[in-house]
Amino acid sequence: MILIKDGTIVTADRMERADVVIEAGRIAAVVPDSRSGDGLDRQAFERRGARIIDARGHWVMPGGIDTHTHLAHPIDRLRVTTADDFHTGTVAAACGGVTAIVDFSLQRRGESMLHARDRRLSEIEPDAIIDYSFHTIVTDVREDVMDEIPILIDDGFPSFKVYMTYGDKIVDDAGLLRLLEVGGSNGGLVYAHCENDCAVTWLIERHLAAGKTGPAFHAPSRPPEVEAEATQRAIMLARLVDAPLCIAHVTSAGAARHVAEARAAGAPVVAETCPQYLVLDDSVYDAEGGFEVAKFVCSPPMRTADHRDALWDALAAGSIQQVSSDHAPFRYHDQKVAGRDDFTRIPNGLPGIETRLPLLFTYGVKTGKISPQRFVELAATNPARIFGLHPCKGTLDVGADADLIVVDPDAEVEIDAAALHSAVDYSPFQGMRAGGFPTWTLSRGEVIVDRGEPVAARGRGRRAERRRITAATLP
Ligand code: DUC
Ligand code: ZN
Ligand code: ZN
Repeated sequence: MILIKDGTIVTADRMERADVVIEAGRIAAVVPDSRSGDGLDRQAFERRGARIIDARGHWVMPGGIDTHTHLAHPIDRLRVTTADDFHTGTVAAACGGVTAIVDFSLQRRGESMLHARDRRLSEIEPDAIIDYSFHTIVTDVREDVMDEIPILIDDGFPSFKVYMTYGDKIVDDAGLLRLLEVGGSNGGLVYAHCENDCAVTWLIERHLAAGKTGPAFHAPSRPPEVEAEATQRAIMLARLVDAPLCIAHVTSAGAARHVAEARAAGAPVVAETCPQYLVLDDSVYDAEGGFEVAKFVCSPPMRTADHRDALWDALAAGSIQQVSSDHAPFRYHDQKVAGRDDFTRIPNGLPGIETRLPLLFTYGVKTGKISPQRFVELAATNPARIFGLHPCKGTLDVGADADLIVVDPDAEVEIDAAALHSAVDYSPFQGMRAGGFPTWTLSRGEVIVDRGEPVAARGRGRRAERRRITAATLP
């Protein structure tokens, strides 16, 4: 038994002084001071053998849920795999206040999705220290593969990722429409990476043909228009078959507007953005930076400050419902450098699993752009709702898994890759100030980060239970 004493609980809908009691890995009671006077009797709990966590001056919140991570993720075209495996990646996650991830299982062309599931489970189970699930990346929309969709949904894997660009993974409009139809009618959610592949391919060729091969030319090869168009197209296809849809990593005002308009019309469309699009801008692609610019090569790329501001507005207004990391860490010194002579050979992606909550807290809550409750909603409750982990996860309700973080809201550090726990060798946020790192992280009632130090046994994470996803379950 654990008593978290004298903290301020923050959930998606309230913020108040309260004690939290944990028993058998679940939230057993949340007792506000307004009901108990000075809180629960510490000595009585000690006599019963409870561990007491003194949370005075701290906020107690549901653990973050990161539904967009790429751990041990292979990029076949470039013959590289992301730098974090499920051990280093989930340790980094826990140290950044994350208690569950939804990663990816990749169905290669010609492969069964069930086979991809089994392969992925065998990679995760021995290593993860927090609870996990994955989306199936569908690259081959064959009819026999469509028959596997209800099986995966029944098995607790109700989300399907689609790339509208990326040569060896791309699903065309016919495939996307079929997947939306089958997924949507079975309680599944399609999760789409939206960029117009034809336009991106053409722009890349134009740049390379003109000798523009450096990393700074990555961003102009993928301008906001290509994202906005593909976002609108994916939404239109989903609406044709009345299917729910989640748009991955919205980075531009145009894409955010398409999501807002669809939602205003009643369509079950939700969207995420990521901290890099909220706290960085396209100045990171200044050619003066030389090859170091490769550290910021991700797709979609960072945008101008106007787009960044539009994303904050969309978060505050509710038209973007979640913030995930898109953690795709590639080491600079031996992985990113493969693209030294050709920016298309730089593996796309940035690390961010450990800094997601701190950056959203510091640049969102501390600046007054979003409330503490909205922070919890964006980082934990809505990701759980969108991807079917709610109500087991993403709340402090009685009966929910005791996945929570205890954070000193006044502590702040300077982000330094050397102090983070990922196996990557840099942080795109190096030198930025950030608070919100957890003093304690608990997973199913077990302390896994104790005063900032990871203490969990490798492989203790479990498969997260997930339910069907429908228009009615989406925020
Ligand atoms: N883009 C993606 O779509 N996924 C991983 C990282 C990236 O940059
Ligand atoms: Zn993507
Ligand atoms: Zn991604």
